[in-house]
Amino acid sequence: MHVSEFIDLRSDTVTLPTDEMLEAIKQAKLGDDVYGEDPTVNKLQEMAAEKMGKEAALLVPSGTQANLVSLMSNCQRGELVLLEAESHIYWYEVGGIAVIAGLLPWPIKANKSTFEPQQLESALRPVNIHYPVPSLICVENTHNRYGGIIVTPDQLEGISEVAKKHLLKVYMDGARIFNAAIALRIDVKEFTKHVDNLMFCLSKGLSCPVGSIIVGNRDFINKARKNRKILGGGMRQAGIIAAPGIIALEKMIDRLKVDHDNAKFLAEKLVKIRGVNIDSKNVQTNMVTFDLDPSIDCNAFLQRLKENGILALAQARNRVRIVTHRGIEREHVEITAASIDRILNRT
Ligand code: TLP
Repeated sequence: MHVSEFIDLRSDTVTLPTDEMLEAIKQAKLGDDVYGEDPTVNKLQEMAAEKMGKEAALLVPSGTQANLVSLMSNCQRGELVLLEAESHIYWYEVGGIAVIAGLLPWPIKANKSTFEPQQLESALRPVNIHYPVPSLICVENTHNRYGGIIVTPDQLEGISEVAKKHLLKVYMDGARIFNAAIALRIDVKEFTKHVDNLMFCLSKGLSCPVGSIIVGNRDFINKARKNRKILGGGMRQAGIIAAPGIIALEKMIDRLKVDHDNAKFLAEKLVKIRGVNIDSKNVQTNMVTFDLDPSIDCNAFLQRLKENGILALAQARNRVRIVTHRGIEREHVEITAASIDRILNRT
């Protein structure tokens, strides 16, 4: 089977551009973005900064590069970065934080979504000749490994207060921040006002083929532009990436609710299936993660699912992650639930 014939629930990164996006790519006015001369990139960056309530923005090729550039632009080499132990930066970015940015990640384990202000206070040690200097706190929103859980504006405010007290900055890996805003039905600025800077992805639920955007104050974005260049991320006629990004910001945000409704619908079906352990209350956005009974081999289960035309990911030895996105309709969710039940209970 060709991959496009599967019900592909591995990630919202698999979304394809809309016809309107492809048309916009064809029509885009282009220039050399390393000289800051691509009008389409400039337009997208202005729109993004405005939407996030920050001074400036920078288009980068990927979320991973956005996080790395932001770490490099917020910190000096050798400094310490407090982050959540299950965060994407810590788990899935090949250690770039240490290997390239030269920073010491200081993981703090949260219960669900993010750390409590008190946990941060306890992790922050007094000044001492032996200790690296802390400079940044990172939060992830929505939280990927916790199943798309939202870090609420109140939680962010608590973190921001600790940061201010200790003269630290707060950075948000907001890869899916619009999912959080849509789920809570609030403006995205309710989140962003509590952080110094952030990134969000165009190439996930918003359906763009490529791209993430870093947002922050002008000084930070100037540093980020330089760091993007060091990493080889200076792009030339990047308007072909920015053009679908503009459509994403104008037209693709509100529809994320459909993905959330589908995820919730699936979770409610899964609750009733023997062999699946899931708390549907934890399904807040477009991710559904569930544990299989320990007797069930996760890889064998995913293989059976694949044979049934459905792709999902293992997130831990016994944990499955399913992500809804544009292209996944209610009928696909129904088929998925029925297949999971059949695999676990009827063979
Ligand atoms: N996450 C991907 C995989 O890398 C796991 C996915 O399918 O969810 N921050 C967060 C919170 C992310 O979930 C991701 C991608 C990134 C950063 C990195 O984005 P890309 O893939 O554009 O480098």
